[in-house]
Amino acid sequence: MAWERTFAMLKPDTVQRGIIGNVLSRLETKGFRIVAMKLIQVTEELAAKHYAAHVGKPFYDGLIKYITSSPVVVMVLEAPQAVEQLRSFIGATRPNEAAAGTIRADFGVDISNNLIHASDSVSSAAQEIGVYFTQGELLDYERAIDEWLVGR
Ligand code: FUP
Repeated sequence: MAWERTFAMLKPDTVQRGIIGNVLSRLETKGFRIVAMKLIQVTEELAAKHYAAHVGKPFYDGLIKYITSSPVVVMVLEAPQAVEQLRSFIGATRPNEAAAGTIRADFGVDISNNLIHASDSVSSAAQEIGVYFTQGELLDYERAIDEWLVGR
């Protein structure tokens, strides 16, 4: 199956609760290959680009305030069908609706403080990667374990 890229963000609550490592560890154990990663402060401008689809919704102002409230960790992950795999791995937006075993179910209790963002389609992944990374920041490499993650 073809490997594809997706975008993920460990949100302010993950950074402030000191559980970046726990969440990253799960992503690595699952098998996602990290091809770019950095700790950044999301500006109002970046936040507006990222959440352009939510402009006008009742939770928009709170969302911008939250996402700019602390540094976050942004990353680009690769895996076969990475977009779908990561979406099911993080779970539904509302922690009480997220399946047990997903990041949002296991680590959180609140819809806003839901720990992690992941792109919801291949096209939004490409768009979001472009918001946070330059082409030069995306590394192209293979790991020794990759051949054991997928059928040969
Ligand atoms: P998701 O794709 O699961 O991150 O969810 P959405 O893109 O629908 O929403 C983006 C973020 O807005 C969510 F992570 C949390 C926040 N949100 C609310 O605070 N209230 C809502 O009713 C819906 C979303």
